[in-house]
Amino acid sequence: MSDIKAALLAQAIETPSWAYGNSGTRFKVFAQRGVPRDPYEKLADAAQVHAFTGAAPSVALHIPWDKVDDYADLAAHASNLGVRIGAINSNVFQDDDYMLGSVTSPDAQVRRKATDHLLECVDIMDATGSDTLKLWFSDGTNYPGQDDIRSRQDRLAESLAEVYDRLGEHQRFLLEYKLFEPAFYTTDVPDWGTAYAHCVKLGPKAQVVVDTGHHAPGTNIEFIVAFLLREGKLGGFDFNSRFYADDDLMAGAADPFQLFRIMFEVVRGGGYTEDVAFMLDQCHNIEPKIAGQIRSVMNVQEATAKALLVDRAALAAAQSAGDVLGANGVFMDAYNTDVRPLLAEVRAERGLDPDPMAAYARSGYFEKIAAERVGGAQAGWGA
Ligand code: LRH
Ligand code: MN
Repeated sequence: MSDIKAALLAQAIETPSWAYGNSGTRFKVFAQRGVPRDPYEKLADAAQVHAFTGAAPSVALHIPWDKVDDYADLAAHASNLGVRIGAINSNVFQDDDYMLGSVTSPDAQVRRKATDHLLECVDIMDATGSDTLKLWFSDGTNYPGQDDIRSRQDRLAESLAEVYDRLGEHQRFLLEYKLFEPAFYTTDVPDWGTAYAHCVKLGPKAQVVVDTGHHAPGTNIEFIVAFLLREGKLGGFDFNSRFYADDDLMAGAADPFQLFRIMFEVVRGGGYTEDVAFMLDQCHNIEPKIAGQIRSVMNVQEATAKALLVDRAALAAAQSAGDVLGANGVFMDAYNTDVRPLLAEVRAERGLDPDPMAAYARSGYFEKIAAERVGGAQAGWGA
């Protein structure tokens, strides 16, 4: 059990700065009390998640949502709070110029502008000490014939190659795919295969990120994880959950069994290392945001603990014996194990309250920020 505890103690889950800001759908973005007004306050909230879980030591930034005058100062602020800056997320999906695409746009000037933004994000990595650039492109088309599918891939490859060449020695980028939305006919990076093919052509600093909300319903995501790990091309996860589309709900909330199956392939495939980034990418549209992040980190921890508890020897024996029910039984035994006492022990061993949600509620932090953060513009998905 000590090795499982050690593995859980080492787990690091990155929280997204934008989860602490207001978010919603095209129908409504509900403003909540106490929401941060700037990246400094977002980091303060993220530090609370780490303080109560001990498992969220880094925070992903999104540019320009987290644009500041002095990124080194922001990184120092994070360090003073006990966290560090994680992945830098580019944003080429909110500028009017990108209506027909960003790096894939038919307009060369627009492509130049988009690629320059990606290069600026590498500068921000240099300034904050981040080693990871996360690239998601909303690029796509809405109607057949709107643009040439092949030419758009050529344009994408050209931009990615320029960014790849700009990366420093210890830096990498993670290419994120998504089936659809905001484009509804073609999406230029729609699936893992497209992302994988581009990354293989580029080289070792280019890997694929699996956002668990970006697949067609019924997709076996753990197969994709197993395959990418085998190829050394799994760079990380954007964990969230969904009932229908890219709902961005709390990881493990909609389908905890799927999260367990995914984490098992991570453990089995040797992906439980710092090379695979465990990131959350969620929106707390109606629920309290900091508490929502704490709950999400705990959900990933629970799925991970169950995955680590799978009796690998018994599983392998049943699998090689063709014992279908035996093998499935071993797998389900782990999933049906209540790991909350184990995680409570792990938290207690690192001097934390075994119940982070209750401890955070007792801390009065939310009441404090709700009282303090009056006035100013609340952060959201706007620059
Ligand atoms: C796109 C996405 C991407 C982020 C955004 C916040 O749906 O998953 O990872 O840039 O959400
Ligand atoms: Mn994502």
